[in-house]
Amino acid sequence: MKAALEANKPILGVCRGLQLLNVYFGGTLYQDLRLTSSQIKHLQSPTPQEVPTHHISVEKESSLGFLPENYMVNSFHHQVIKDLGQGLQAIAHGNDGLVEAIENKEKHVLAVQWHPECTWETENFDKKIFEIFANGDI
Ligand SMILES: [Mn+2]
Repeated sequence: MKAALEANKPILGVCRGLQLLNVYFGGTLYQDLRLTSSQIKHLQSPTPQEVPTHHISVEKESSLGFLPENYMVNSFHHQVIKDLGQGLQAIAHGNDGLVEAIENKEKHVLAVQWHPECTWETENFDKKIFEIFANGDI
């Protein structure tokens, strides 16, 4: 992470990658969702991993602005962002108010709490997350 940032290379974080990035930038985590008041099921097992199960709302003026404002994602996490790291912006939230995506445009950092690598074959918007990364648009 340090080397990529120093080389000004883009970073796409997925799930734990989002959590690591947040901590790297000085943020904190709830180490378990039971420490929050969330009523959303963020561990969707036994629902298959390619099936989106909870809603998020997405900031239009962000790198994920191409997603529908009310989008559905899959969810396999029990930790979640508490305090946001310095210089990071929360750009998507669950209906429980918890952070589902972050970015730092200047540093070319984008991270999502869900797993687009499980859904890209059927969810074109999730596929586009990898496309903007591959095209250097992060
Ligand atoms: Mn989730």
